[in-house]
Amino acid sequence: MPCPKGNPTSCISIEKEKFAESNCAILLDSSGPFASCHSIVNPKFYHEECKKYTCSCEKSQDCLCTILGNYVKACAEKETYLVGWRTGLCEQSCPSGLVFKYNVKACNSSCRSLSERDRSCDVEDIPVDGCTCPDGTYQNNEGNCVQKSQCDCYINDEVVQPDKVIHIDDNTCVCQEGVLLCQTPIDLTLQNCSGGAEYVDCSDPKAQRRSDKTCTTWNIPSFDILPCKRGCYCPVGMVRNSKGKCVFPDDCPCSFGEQEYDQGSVTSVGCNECTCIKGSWNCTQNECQTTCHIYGEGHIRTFDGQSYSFDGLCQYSFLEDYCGQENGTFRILTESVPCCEDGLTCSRKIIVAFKDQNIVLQDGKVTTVKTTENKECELSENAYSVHTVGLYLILKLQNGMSLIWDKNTRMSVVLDPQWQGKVCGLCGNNNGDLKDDFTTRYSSVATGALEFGNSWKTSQECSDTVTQSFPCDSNPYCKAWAVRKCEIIRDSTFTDCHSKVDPNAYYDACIEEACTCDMEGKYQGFCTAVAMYAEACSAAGVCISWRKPNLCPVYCDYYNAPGECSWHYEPCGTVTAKTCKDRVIGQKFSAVLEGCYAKCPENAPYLDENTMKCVSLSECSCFYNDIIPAGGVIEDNCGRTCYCIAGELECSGESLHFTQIDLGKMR
Ligand SMILES: [Ca+2]
Repeated sequence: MPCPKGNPTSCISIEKEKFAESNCAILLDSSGPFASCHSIVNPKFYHEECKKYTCSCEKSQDCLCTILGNYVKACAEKETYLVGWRTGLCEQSCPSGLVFKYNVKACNSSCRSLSERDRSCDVEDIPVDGCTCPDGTYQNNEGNCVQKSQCDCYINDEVVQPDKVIHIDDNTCVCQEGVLLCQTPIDLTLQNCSGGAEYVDCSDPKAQRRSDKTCTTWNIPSFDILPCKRGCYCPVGMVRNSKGKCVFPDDCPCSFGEQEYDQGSVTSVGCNECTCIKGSWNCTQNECQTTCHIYGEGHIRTFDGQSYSFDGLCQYSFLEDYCGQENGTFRILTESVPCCEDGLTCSRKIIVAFKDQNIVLQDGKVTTVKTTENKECELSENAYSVHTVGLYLILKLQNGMSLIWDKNTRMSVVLDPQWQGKVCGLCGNNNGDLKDDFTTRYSSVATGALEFGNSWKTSQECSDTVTQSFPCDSNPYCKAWAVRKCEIIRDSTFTDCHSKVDPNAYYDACIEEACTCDMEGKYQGFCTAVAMYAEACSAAGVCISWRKPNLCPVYCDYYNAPGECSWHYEPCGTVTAKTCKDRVIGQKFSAVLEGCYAKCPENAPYLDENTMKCVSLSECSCFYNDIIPAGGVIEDNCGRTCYCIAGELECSGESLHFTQIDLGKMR
């Protein structure tokens, strides 16, 4: 009858039973080699197991030593390390070169541990007994114990013999003291790829050739067939985003002006809206308005974006559509008005010759001079309209052209898209090409601003400007102040705008402006220059509120009657209120301009732009060369009688013969 396995009563033989009885007892021996662990791990269970297995085991000696070893291990796990227990009972012989130790740790005992981070150090390393290399030596790939200098090196699963030179990709490496030294250090920790990338070591002949593409480069085709290069690559079909994560190209962000925008973000570029779709911008294709401006000492930026300075004492054609031909429909002429002895510009006189009238912008006012004696005597007021928007006057011509005037030195002309390539003058030809903007009156392209500017004089009797004025040279003591003040354009105040509008041309102009040392001119020039940059930012979609009570303040309270607060400053506003001229609510101009804006109360909902007051419709004034109060009567240039009714002049055909009206008293 066969004995059931594991039954201690069923030993294979009496000898085995005796062997087990006598040898397993050592586990319980209170003065034996296991005694120091008795209080930590109860030996009773191991003693029973020992007798059981040693009895039923082919090789009793091996089974005995295995069980004793299990007890030692259980003790080691409780940080109690038993030594010397093998002596005379479970002696172990080690292969040549290795020595037996009771406390062998696996971590950092091999040559491989010198080449790369030893993974056996990652798990809790309980010292065990066994054969190991003598102290100061390391086990190499063949299992031999060698000095550090004789260690082999490992790169992934490849073994490199000591002192051997190998080539990895374009790199030359040598194995020294178990470390692979390379011309260009290679990072073996690369194998721990980040951001969802995977390690390609090229050992698999089928390994796919990879190139590390990013969100910004993935759609650039590459035709070079490169050999496989080990490293971390995003999985096939994925690319890296700027944060180093592998993403599908569809999830890439879009970039614009050094910033990143997520899928679905919308940003505006000129008059077009762009939406980020699958990593690229998808833009509307509207034709946009273009703007040319002049301010201060003749700082001009053309429609096509050429910035230059030109200041002369003549009258110049700022913009026209004659351009060397007999026929044209308008001219915008500009003339500097010097205010100081040194000939610096303090303001500008602007004449718009359109239809049968000259519209003159000077001294903060708009006046009209008829140029032809017209018997039909129609009021040409329909040809243009004047509006106050923020700090500015906007003169809107019915030909798709607007002038924005700050009542001082600054003027912008905004053209509708139909004017593309059809104009000339100091503003350039508006053809989208910056290079030919210095086209002179004589159709040649000038080399410099002086030659170009002089060619647009309206009278040959006025002499050419031969030198440019540099206020900082004539007032060197102002330069340090100017540099310090103008730094605002380049400092953190405008950070959000720097990537969208290059501040340098505005900064240079600001310094020239700030150097005009006349106290009034100094601040005015400086403030205008900063305001110009702020407005360019606003047009690019970045609104910056830069004015402070001690820095170019704008006092909107000036317009408020005592106790009222209809008027407020807005850095980037537009008129949305009802006005006497335009009686619907809504945005009236594409330009977004800084300045004072009114919120009119319900009992006086109309803004009268002539008087800058909130009024009821019946109180609206009119304008005909001057302000005409509501209900006022005037005689127009043709001798007709006109009444101002609800903001509009209504004229009878017959001439009224009391031209003695004193407008001054009616105001
Ligand atoms: Ca051009």
